[in-house]
Amino acid sequence: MNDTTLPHIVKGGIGDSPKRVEDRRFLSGRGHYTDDINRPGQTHAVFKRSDVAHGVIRSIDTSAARAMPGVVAIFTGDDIAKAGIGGVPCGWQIHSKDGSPMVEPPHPVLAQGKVRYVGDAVAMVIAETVDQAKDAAEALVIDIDPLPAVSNMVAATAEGAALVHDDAKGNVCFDWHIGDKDAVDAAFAKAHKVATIDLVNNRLVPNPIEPRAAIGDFDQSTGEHTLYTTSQNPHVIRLLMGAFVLQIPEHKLRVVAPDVGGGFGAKIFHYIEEAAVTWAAAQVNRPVKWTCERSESFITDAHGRDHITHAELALAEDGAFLGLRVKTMANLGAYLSTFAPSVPTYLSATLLAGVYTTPAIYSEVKAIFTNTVPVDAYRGAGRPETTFLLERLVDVAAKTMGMDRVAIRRRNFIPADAYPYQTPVALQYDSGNHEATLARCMELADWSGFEARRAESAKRGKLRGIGMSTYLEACGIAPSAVAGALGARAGLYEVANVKVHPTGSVTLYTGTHSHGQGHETTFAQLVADQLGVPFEQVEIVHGDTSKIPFGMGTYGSRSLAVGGSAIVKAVDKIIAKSKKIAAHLMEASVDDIEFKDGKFTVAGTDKSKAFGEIALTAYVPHNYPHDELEPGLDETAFYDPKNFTFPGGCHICEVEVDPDTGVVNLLNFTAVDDIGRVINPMIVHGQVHGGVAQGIGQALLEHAVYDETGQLLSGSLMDYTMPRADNLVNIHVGTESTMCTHNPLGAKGVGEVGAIGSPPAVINAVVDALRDYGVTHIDMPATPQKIWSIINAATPRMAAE
Ligand code: MCN
Repeated sequence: MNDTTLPHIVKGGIGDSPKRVEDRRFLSGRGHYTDDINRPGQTHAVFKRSDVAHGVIRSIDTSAARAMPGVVAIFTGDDIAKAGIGGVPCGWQIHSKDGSPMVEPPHPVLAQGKVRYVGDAVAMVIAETVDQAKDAAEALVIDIDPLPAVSNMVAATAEGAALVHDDAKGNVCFDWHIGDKDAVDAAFAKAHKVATIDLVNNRLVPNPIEPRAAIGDFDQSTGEHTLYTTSQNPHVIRLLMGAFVLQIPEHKLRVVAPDVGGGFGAKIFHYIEEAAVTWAAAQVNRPVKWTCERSESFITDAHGRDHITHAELALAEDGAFLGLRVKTMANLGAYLSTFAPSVPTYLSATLLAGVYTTPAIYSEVKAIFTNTVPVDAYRGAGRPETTFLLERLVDVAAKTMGMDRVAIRRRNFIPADAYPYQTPVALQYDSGNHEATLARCMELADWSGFEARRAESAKRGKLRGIGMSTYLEACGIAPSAVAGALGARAGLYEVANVKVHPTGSVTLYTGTHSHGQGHETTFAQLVADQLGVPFEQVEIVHGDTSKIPFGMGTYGSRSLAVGGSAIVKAVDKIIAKSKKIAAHLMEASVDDIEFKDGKFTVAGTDKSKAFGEIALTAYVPHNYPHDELEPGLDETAFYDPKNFTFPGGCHICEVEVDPDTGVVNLLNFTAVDDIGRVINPMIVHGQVHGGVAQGIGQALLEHAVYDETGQLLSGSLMDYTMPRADNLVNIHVGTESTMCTHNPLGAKGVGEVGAIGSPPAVINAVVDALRDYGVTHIDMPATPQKIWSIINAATPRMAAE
């Protein structure tokens, strides 16, 4: 893959690209993942899962299974109910238009009375080995009376449809809206033309490389529970599981998320298996370990996307956007996953302005239960859905108006000098320069040379297309008070504890969790840069509630903007205290102490003390301002941001379609993203590459398909097409920075931009390639079969014209 702006690899502070510290252990096979942990006396759990999508549990006969070799215990929903264990809670509450709260059915740890999707856990079998647990699970005699199932939103909302939960009438969880309906109606009344689109945002299966795993451990002598788990946010799991499910007070519950092999959102949520193994470990008084198998993860990890949307854009004669009306149905699956309600609402509809000055916007969202795996945040979470809708609609609007796709975007961009910009859908963007990212991306992608390349392709009988998306997203969700008012049942601050050791090396304890993003490198850069200590002397600790202060974890591209800002604040405290120590040692006023490049200097003199000397003095306080200061150099800071950060950018994709086969060949992908100040360009480029690869996967390959009975047809890597190296292309990455105006780093998030900006760029390119076939839209994934059918259905019409 090609990087256009990648600097030399050098070690150091902000803006440099030292090699990733964590890769030493990952590349040498020394990563330590949950499944690598083995506790003394450990047992193994296997979950027996429903193979029907909907049904009444008549009976579960465990007697034969209990007699199988090695079986330690078997638990069912009845045991869970008898133990008074609660269901796994939802972390976000939405209210419907009429003010009523969303329907929030219980989500029991093991199914009680009914099963609601293929994969619903019916029983947990614990045995000495995994194989023994599997054999015993097979020996369970489970009698389930199948009920009619609803496996998609159309079926679920049809008249007389089976109900997933009796209290969710019409299978509706909530019916929400945002924006000014009257203003939008007025805009449409004066529209010159209206562009419309109907689209499906395809359902995805996250598939991180490491499957989920969990180990419950219980120390009878202390009454302490430990959960080792593949989580992106151990403290959130401790809070949800301890307080809501198992009623274990925090000081008796430790949650450890060691190395985690990718999450992409799917490991944010509190899953039933975590509660089951933690509880069961105390019942059998031995550690209980569960590791998910790949096919099991297809039917248990929360899926992503799955929206159906109708949208209309009112246009003035000069192409100005006057009003936007959007109606979405969002599939929630069978139960409310931890953050599911926030995805189609506050993480999605609040971004409907995109990069445009659309003055009136109104959106309605109906969230629907179906007999499928729960659906929740997946890389981008709501923002890819909105970006896909907007950027496809803008291309359709260009066609409707007979305007150039670039010109219509430029006509409607929020100008750089209009920032801060208040959108009609709640958010206030702080900074951006869409013209700059567009111009740079067009230049890197050689947009102007495209028609010549298209003509050359045509000579070879190929259809060449180019597409762009100019996107904006919101990440680092904040402030806590606003998130709370919008329904979040958690705070969204972050915390950092900076411990300076007596010789001046540093350990940073962060509340975020790195599972591929390289925090052990970038956070060390931040600290090294601020304190002027060598990068190698900073160590990052995360992922263990017994070590780190209460933090909120990693998702929503928040770790640098929110967690990094907490680090800056904590280091500021270290510097402030160090200045006082330095002033004392050099018999100067603290106001005269300057700190630069790791040295404290008395202004205007050559008197100075190195950072290491100050650290040593803090811990060996012989000559020390005891009246004023406590010994030690150890500071904690919490940072609650004032606003989200708003990365934006332009992605351009060029493709060639083979009209005989419908195969799309990617030729070029260019991404220019505005993510504010960049800490580590190499890691940023890697993040964009990964996100774009996932976006290309969504656009061309991936689709979780259910049949009408609720069976997942694409339930393995044989049927579900993940992008592989030969599906990808050189990804050219550039950055254009406008600083975030409200955090101390000026940094915006980068972790999701690739997955947000790329899908519409790919589909716009494919639609452009088929421009002679009268195609206005192709739903993702744009498979060869779909494209071949379009070409073959359209050719006779063209011939007749
Ligand atoms: N960074 C930087 N300069 C910036 C912004 C970020 O140098 N202006 C660096 C950060 O310091 C960090 C990395 O880039 O090392 C990503 O930072 P950030 O945008 O803050 O995102 P998070 O660290 O919070 O990661 C979350 C984000 C999300 S939401 C998903 S989903 C995702 C992603 O990161 N999942 C990933 N990237 C992933 N990468 C891997 N390998 N695996 C996943 O599961």
